[in-house]
Amino acid sequence: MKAADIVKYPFWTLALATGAKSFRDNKVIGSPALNRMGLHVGRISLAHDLAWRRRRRLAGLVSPDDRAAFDRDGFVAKRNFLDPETFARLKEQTLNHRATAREMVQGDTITRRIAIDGPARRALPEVDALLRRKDWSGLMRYVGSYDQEPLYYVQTILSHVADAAPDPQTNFHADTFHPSVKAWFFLTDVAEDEGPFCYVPGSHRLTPERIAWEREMSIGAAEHSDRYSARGSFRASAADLERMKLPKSVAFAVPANTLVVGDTVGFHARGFSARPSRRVEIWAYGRRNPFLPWAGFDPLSLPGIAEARIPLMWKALDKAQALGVGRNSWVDKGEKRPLDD
Ligand SMILES: O=C(O)CCC(=O)C(=O)O
Ligand SMILES: [Fe+2]
Repeated sequence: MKAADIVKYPFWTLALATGAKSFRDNKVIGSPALNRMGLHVGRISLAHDLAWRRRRRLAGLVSPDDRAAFDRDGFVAKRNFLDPETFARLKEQTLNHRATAREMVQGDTITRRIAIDGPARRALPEVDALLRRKDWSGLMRYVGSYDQEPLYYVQTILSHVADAAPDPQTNFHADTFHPSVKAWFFLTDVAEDEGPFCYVPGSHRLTPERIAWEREMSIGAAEHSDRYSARGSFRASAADLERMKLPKSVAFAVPANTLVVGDTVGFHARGFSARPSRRVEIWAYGRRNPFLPWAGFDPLSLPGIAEARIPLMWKALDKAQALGVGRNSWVDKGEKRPLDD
């Protein structure tokens, strides 16, 4: 053991009660001995159990059909979410919205994000109205298992833009060890061979087969050759999925105006893209400490605070990088529209 590690152990131990997920960076989370004794399996079991309890309390926010679909599949997909006229206005406003864009490169793919912050909500009235809809916000909350306002962005996926290794998001994976919500409201049509979002139905459930796989992965994860797995986003091969008795994935090759809300503890990936393509979506991301027994009381969801989170977070990441205590992979690219080069 390194001397410097000794002072870190208390922090690594406290982090067990949070969403901390990296097996490589936290030697308690990553300990093969502790994980053999069931540390990781204990954490995932508790997090899943609490999430389903919170969802029971939020069940009234979604229709019985949507709840049944989510409980079975791990996602809810809704075509023609907006009436065609409203959708046309929303798309027009959004694709012409020019604002600070942050970009991250992963393999040969760029992810561009424009914050839907206070100024964006004022500039994009149709987006503002969409995010206030009861059926929309109910789905975010039920799937995310918290009465919480997610972070919203206009996100563009630009595939095959760099001459590099493939996009790492094309491997099936769980984002982290606990349930959480992501949502995609597609503004562009998505073709089957243009990087659709893919999901393995029912893989959000903690079955005995999943638990056995998680246990095995957790023991070797700290030293895993795949750095995403080592950091707690476990990659699952086709053989792994088969061993877990999971069905074939579905690809959301869908027309624009389709909403997909999913729990990304289930296995998902970005499908293969045969050619350079651009997928634009209103994208939601909601996460909170997975071990809270209550669903509400989120001060960061209050109006005024909720919309300010993204710019503040970006600034904090920049600051951390300037101080040499972190790396911000979200690079400020100045003002752009979602489909610009
Ligand atoms: O954008 C996609 O199709 C999926 C990417 C992904 O894995 C994620 O957002 O967690
Ligand atoms: Fe993911």
